[in-house]
Amino acid sequence: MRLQLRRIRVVHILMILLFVFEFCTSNNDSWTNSHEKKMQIIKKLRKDFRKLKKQEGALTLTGSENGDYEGNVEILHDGKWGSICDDEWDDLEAGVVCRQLGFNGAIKATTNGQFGQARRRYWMDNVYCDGSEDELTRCRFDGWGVSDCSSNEAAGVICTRNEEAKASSATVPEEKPPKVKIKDTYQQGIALRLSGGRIRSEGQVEIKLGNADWSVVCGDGWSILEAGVVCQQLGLGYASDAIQSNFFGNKEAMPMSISGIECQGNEKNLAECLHDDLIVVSGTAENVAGVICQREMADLVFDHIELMRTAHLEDRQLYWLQCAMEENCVASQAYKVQRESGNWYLETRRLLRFTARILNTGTADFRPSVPKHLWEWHMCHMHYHSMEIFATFDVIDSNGNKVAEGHKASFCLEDNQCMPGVQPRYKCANYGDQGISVNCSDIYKHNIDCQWVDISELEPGHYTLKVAVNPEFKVGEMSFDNNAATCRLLYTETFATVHSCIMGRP
Ligand SMILES: *[C@@H]1O[C@H](CO)[C@@H](O)[C@H](O)[C@H]1NC(C)=O
Ligand SMILES: *[C@@H]1O[C@H](CO)[C@@H](O)[C@H](O)[C@H]1NC(C)=O
Ligand SMILES: [Ca+2]
Ligand SMILES: [Ca+2]
Ligand SMILES: [Ca+2]
Repeated sequence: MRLQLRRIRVVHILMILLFVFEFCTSNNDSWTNSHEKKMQIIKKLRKDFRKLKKQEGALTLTGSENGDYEGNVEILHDGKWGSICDDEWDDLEAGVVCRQLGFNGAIKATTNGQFGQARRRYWMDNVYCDGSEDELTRCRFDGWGVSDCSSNEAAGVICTRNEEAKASSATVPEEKPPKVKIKDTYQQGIALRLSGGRIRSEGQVEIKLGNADWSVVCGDGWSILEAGVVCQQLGLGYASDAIQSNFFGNKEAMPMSISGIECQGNEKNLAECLHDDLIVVSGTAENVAGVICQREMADLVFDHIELMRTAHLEDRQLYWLQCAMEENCVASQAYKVQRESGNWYLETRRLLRFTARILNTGTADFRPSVPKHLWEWHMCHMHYHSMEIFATFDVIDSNGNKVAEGHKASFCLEDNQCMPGVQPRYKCANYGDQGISVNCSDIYKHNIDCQWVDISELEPGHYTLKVAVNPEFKVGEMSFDNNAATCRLLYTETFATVHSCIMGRP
């Protein structure tokens, strides 16, 4: 309603301005000259009008205190603002957002609510851009309002500031200071404790920085990696959940003292992690870091030997890839071909196929991040997907750019092969429980649909193939240092080999 009124008001202003302009210029200047000027003004007014109108698909950045070049991304749909989920959120999407907002490009895509938790409904999830789009709404995504995300999965961006902005900030440098190690700021050391939990192994994280009083930690960017360091340091095992809210109450209304904590996940002490140099205590009581720790935990290990043994090429017509297209398993170029060519189904795609075998070597079952009632039924493959981002397959060139991406977003987790004496328990069929038992493997054979990277647009050459499981750390594990294989990929006109794999972090 308010929007409508404002629109009407803007139209009125526009008309009055035009009239005044006409009156002022009518008795002078050549007609063409005045006409030109008039058109210029109309153009500018139209532009401002469009801005005010808040068009469908408009973007805004929220939650940053340093300026409008960074923040969580919010998008306008159906007259309402909504957030964007960080699943599959990376540099390509960030680039599209920044350019749509008038910046030259993106420095970074941010995840896990680096600029605070999502304040609104999620309008978009699993956004796939190829980078050439001029607006975010032109990228593929799961559909307006379709998401499986919790409020701590807000996607954001940090945009490069334009020349103009740079020139003016040259005199007043306001670059965000880089993060620094906590132990360098608080040399007397830090102490940690949990409070407000239902049991001893969970609660909001309370921290004592040097000689200061106890305080709470800002939830911005708080993920399972930081939570894991806290659990480990307190001798409580591993993190099964990272909380970014007032879930544990903050009953004593403790002040917030530190923000932007960022860990690798294998630090022995939280003081080894980074934090924002400026202690901007912006967080409200709603945005407090908390943890849930567990002694028993799953640990997925990706089998790189099986990857090397099975990697090979296959050429396949798009006709046979329609299910795969529905599930985002082909490169964006294929969708372009489908839109633009009548005979698109005769076009061939070149696929790099391989088997992904994932073993759980931990002490607890690996269970999907999403509860059963939220699993998505996939008509094409006739099974439920319990975890959208279970694995990622990327081909990277010698400059470190992703040149092909296997959107292997969705999986159905089950026990395909267990060590002697272990009974398989998880099965995808018949809406069965999904997961991977201790000492069992989930195997995605090279001959099943979507088990590939679409490399049709790739020139022959030397590349890096990186395969990672649980890549966005959405489910807790004992270690993430064994979740990814980074391998050499030799690709010629006729064959491909994968070799020299190194295990590491996603
Ligand atoms: C107004 O414009 C006309 C035509 O371009 C010009 O001949 C005339 O001198 C101008 N009048 C005044 C008052 O400047
Ligand atoms: C899994 O295997 C390891 C080593 O092979 C063994 O020590 C452990 O007891 C097994 N765990 C279960 C639950 O079978
Ligand atoms: Ca992406
Ligand atoms: Ca998702
Ligand atoms: Ca692992």
